[in-house]
Amino acid sequence: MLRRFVSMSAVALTSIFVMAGAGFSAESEITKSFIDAFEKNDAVKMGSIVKDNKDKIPVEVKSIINEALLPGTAKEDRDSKLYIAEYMAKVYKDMTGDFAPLKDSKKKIFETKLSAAVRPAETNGVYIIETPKPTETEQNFFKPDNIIIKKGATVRWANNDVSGHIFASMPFIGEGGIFSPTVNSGESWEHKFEKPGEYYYLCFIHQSMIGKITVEE
Ligand SMILES: [Cu+2]
Repeated sequence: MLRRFVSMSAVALTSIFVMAGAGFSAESEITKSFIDAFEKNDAVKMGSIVKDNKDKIPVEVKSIINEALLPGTAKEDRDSKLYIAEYMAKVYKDMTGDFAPLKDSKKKIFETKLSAAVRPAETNGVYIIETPKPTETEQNFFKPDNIIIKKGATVRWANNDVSGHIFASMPFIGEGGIFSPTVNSGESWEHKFEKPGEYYYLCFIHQSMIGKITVEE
């Protein structure tokens, strides 16, 4: 994690500082000093900022996320703000044991990577999610990647791709229960959703391959 943060910091933080300097940012003093400590790779300072402002951190994380998701925010700025929000939430979780802000930021970040939710039509009582063959621009993706279905419905993942995939829930941020064996090219796998809720999932092999299923009552 630390290694990744060091390599990201130059890129990520340039855009944060450019924004702050340009006066577009509503960052509070807490966030500013946290970013400053982050840039200096000062884990002790980051920890003490979070510790000293413990009660304010959940709101702080939320407002960084809200700012990141404002319409018109450039992708680079959005990604660096979301990264800072998640990082702050992680430090907070390590300090307090409270997972809620981290869970919230992970969910929001996950959702920025999805298409808008759709209510697809059933085919013989089953909702089909395809893993298509790679195109010139895309590979390893779910189509559709964000669906809303009714309780009791069955989803079939149809692997039309050339490689195998494993479909797995992310129970840390949503409901559990999706866990397929390796589904090879040409095969499919089904799961019946009995419990309403939000199901975030990924491919266990290609972890950037993500999807969400919202099960309504
Ligand atoms: Cu995969």
